[in-house]
Amino acid sequence: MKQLDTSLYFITDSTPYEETEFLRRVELGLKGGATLLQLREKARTTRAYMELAEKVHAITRRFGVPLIVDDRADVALAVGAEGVHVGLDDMPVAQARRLMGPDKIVGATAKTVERAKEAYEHGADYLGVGAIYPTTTKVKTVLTSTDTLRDICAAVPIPVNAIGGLNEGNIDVLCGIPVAGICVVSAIMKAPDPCLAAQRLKEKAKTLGLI
Ligand code: TZP
Ligand code: MG
Repeated sequence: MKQLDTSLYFITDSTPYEETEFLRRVELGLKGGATLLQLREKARTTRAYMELAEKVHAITRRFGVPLIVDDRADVALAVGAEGVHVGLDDMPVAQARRLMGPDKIVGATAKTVERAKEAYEHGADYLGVGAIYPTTTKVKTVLTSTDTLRDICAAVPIPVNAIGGLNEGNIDVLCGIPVAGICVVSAIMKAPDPCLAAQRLKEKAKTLGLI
C-alpha cells in the first residue's frame, strides 16, 4: 500500500475568490497542516483547469503535499499531479488506475459498502465517504450514515476519510470509527484564517483520537 497521509484532506473551492486570494488560502491551509490537497473545479475549461492546477501544484510541492485533481485524470497527468479523485459520475476507478499507472494516487467516492469494496478491488488508494452532514459546498450528494461509514472502514484495508459538513465543532461524531482522516472544504477554505482553521481542526482531530 502507498504511503499516504489523508489525516487532514483539504479540498478547494475557488468559486468565491479572485485567483490571488484563492491561492493565498490554499497556501495558508497547507501552512496550517493539511496533509493532502484536492483541486476541485467544476466549471472551468480544460485549459483553465490545467493552468490553475499548475499554480496550485507549485504551492503543494513547496509543502511536500500531494496534489489530487478532482474528476479529471487527463488534467492530473498533464500537469504531473500526484493523483486523481473519481466520483460516482466520473471515470470508473479501474480505468482511472489504468490511465494513471500504478504509482499515482487514485481516490474514489463511496457511499455503500459494495461500492467501497469495488473501488478498492479496482485499484483505489483511499476512499471519501459522505456526506456525513449537510454541506453548503456545491455538490450532488446524499447523506451517508455513520453506521455505513463504520461498515466501510471495516470492509476495506485502505484509508477511509469522512466528508461533508465537517468542522471543529462536529467531528466528534466520528469518535470510535476508524477513519484515516477528514476531508473538508468550507472549514478551511472559507475560514477567516485558513491556517489557524487547519491547525485547530487537526489539533481537535488529534485530541479526539481520530488521527
Ligand atoms: N462530497 C461529499 S460532501 C462534499 C463533497 C465534495 C463537499 C464537502 O464540503 P464541506 O464544505 O466540507 O461540507
Ligand atoms: Mg467527481
